[in-house]
Amino acid sequence: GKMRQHLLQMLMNNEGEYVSGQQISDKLSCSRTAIWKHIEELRKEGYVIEAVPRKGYRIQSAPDRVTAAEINARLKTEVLGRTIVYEESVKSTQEIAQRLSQSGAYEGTLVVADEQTGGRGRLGRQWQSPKGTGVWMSLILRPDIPLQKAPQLTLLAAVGITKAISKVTGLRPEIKWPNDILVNGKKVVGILTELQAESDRVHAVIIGPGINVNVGRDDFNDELKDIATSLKIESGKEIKRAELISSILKEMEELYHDYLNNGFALVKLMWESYANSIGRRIRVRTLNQQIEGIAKGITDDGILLLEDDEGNIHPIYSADIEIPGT
Ligand code: BTX
Repeated sequence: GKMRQHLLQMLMNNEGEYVSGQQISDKLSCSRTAIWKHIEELRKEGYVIEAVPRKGYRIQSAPDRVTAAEINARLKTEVLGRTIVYEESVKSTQEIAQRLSQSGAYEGTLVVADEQTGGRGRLGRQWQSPKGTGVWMSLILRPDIPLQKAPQLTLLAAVGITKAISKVTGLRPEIKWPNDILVNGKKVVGILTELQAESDRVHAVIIGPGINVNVGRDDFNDELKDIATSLKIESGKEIKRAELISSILKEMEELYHDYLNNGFALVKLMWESYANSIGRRIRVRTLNQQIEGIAKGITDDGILLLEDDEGNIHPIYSADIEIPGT
């Protein structure tokens, strides 16, 4: 409930320090007994909370959960993630976000699950989303932009997530056009973007990143062993998923704000600085052809430009790319 969320927030804001029972009961206007009950509940959820007479309560460690309360307690945004729908297990967070968006959910609404049983990739592919180890979420944005600019939002998300990952873990992720984030050449993040549109205006953009956070090496099946990795495998540290989520929302909000006011320029610049393919030879597979050439950059609409060996420039709207020799 709300009360427990506020209590958690107070304890988190004073990390490392004691918060007295008096302070809590003044701020939340509730009895000492009520506080005690909530502390007990939090302990059952996995929080380690010290209680010292005449000093008060101090949080020692928090469990790695992605509930609304856990994310909320760390949230530094104004819009993104201000409404959070948490589910323990769902088929796909995209499915839920699509439905919420259709029934008028606010911009910034976030759907998060601890596990997905039918996580969706692009082109009908699947996304492995095992329980308790990843960030499986969908964010609803409602930018007032024409349909052809919608791909820019995937690139914006990729930049925000890349920045957040490097801040939280110290790793140096790279972006692989259009929607993968790699660490040491292996995939840690995939982003699925889906649209709701009327005529040629965007009604909602639903951005769904899947991030392998605390997935262990043996948790990946044979198909993924050689191509996928996790933040824990690469950094050697367990990462608090709620902290990563709040950092992602913060980075994305800043970029989104700049994007709405000043356009795509900043995102484009940052995206190109994180991209692993720009200036390199790549192989592009679309549904009906395969071309090789040099990736020149992205256009203002977020489309990849490929220069083939005859010097022809090909705009690539949607494809899988490979970097030969990697
Ligand atoms: P994609 O089509 O680019 O990538 C899917 C491919 O990636 C799969 O065919 C498989 O080879 C590989 N793969 C599957 N699971 C993983 C994994 N956990 N780590 C690394 N590689 C994997 C990318 O699609 C977009 C994925 C978005 C997933 C999020 S999760 C939250 C949201 N809800 C939902 O249903 N989808 C999105």
